[in-house]
Amino acid sequence: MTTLFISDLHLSPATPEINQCFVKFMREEAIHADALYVLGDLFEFWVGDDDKSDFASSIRHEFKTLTELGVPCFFTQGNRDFLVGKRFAKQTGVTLLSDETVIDIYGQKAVVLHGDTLCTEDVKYLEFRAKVHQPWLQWVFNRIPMFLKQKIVSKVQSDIKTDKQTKSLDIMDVTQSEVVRVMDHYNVDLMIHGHTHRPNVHSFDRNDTKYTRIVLGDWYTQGSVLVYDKNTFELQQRPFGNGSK
Ligand code: LP5
Ligand code: MN
Repeated sequence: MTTLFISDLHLSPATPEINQCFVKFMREEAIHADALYVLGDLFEFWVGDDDKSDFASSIRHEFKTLTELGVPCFFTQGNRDFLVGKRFAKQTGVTLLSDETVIDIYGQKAVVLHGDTLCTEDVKYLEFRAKVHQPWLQWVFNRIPMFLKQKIVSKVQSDIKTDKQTKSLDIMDVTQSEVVRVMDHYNVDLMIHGHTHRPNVHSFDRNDTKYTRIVLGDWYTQGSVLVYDKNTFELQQRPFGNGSK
């Protein structure tokens, strides 16, 4: 049996290939898993749990079906779906995790997170994040009609679109000292995250202990899954289209 981890799918009505690959993954693969962890940016952007579009309903349906079949699903918010909330969890049976959560995978302790908060040199992003994470602002935003929220999101997205292009790739990667700080804080030697779209397994030694950081891949050109079982783990890809696993 396996525990599966995914992130950075960036699903939207405009991404039929990714959506299809996700549905296939949920129906044919995740149903056999011990658990599924979604570590953020499942959606290109989640405007709010009151989204009643066919697209939003179809994604909720996939999670509801999976959890009703008895597969525990866990969800960490990303920088694009930080507005996934309690209603989504209730409607789907998914358990919402806090920004950083220590989990036990077959006896191995690991801290799981989206990964954006590890990029401490991306100061402009972190300031932006702090703004949109203010509880009072989210409270207000969640009570605005959907069409207005969509307008606000589109406006902010287009206002900040060029900002990312001016940043160096280094700034948008994790800061190693922050990785170490978080792992020390939770007293773990394994970290799993997404966000940077740089799938890899990083190892480093400190004080005679081996530390591992697994970075999940995005779903831009193929599905990307961390398959973890009792003895080993592997970052795997799933092709788009009708290709099998
Ligand atoms: O995901 P990716 O990799 O493309 O980019 C991220 C960072 N970008 C973001 C932006 C979101 O995707 C878009 C958010 C729209 C939000 C609408 C909010 C509506 C209000 C909600 C209120 C509850 O996450 C990017 C990082 C990159 O990861 C690193 O890999 O660099 O960060 C940015 O580009 C952000 C800019 O640097 C911030 C610019 C400051 C703009 C200030 C506007 C203030 C608006 C306040 C809104 C209330
Ligand atoms: Mn992200």
